[in-house]
Amino acid sequence: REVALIGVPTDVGASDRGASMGPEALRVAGLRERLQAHGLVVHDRGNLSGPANPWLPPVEGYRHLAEVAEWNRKAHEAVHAELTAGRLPIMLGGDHCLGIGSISAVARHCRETGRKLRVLWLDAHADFNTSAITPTGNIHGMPVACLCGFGPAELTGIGGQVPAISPKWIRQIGIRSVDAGEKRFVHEHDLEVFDMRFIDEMGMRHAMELALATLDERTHLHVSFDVDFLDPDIAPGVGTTVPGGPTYREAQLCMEMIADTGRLGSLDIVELNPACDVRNRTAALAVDLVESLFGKSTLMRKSSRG
Ligand code: DIR
Ligand code: MN
Ligand code: MN
Ligand code: MN
Repeated sequence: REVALIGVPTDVGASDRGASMGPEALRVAGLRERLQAHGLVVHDRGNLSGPANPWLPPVEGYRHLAEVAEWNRKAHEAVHAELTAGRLPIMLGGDHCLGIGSISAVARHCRETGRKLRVLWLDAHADFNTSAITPTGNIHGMPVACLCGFGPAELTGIGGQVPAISPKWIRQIGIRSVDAGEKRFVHEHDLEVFDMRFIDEMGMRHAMELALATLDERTHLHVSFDVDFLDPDIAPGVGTTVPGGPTYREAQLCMEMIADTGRLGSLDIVELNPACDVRNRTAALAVDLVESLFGKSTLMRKSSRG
């Protein structure tokens, strides 16, 4: 299997500066080499370029809308080109606003090839804000809403179909920070959320069994991995830490269970912020987890789970 690394070095959608350095930190942590060790053919496309971060306050509920749109159009085209060529794109963010470009490209590819799409959103946050309800104006808190058609035309229209995806295709895992208006909006649209309370009560195994249920051979599985999904004790290198996230073992199990499906078709690694990290340990952890996502396991598996 061939994979393509696409660096998208921007933090225009975030509240803290520094996610723009994420792609290089993942390379320094050995992402390419570790994937190659699993027999994958890895093409590193380098970094896309785009507008600088003007660091301005929000206008009508959006900070840096024009810059966010431009970066996402570029991410969309780059991800779509790799999918069309039969390669598995790994988008190295960058902040999570880039999920709009990446996932709209995956959705377009699924329309073109008659596949079904399932999106696993691994995050501390639901990222389901709109300009009317956002407490910050930061667009990295809005990508799920934009993909579902709730947002400005500059963002919802990327990829040529509005909405790009249905809320029914999404499963959110690890959620533990949802803003007041966002909470109501998540409820109204009936997003399927396996929040930290669910994981505490039922365990990561049960959460993932449900999140991965009803996949079939026509399903394209996209993983959008916001590194702030992880507990900040093990992953300090993100701008918006939220206590009480998955442990190292829970995160490994999550990744291994996704790998077991054999359906992984595309991946985002976003919100890694080297300016907040400690000797690149969060990048190294993300690379460890991505290895598991691509099938690294302790033992040879005799059968699927059970
Ligand atoms: C908060 C923080 N919900 C917002 N969001 C994210 O600004 O909308 N932080 N995604 O990482
Ligand atoms: Mn996020
Ligand atoms: Mn987050
Ligand atoms: Mn975020």
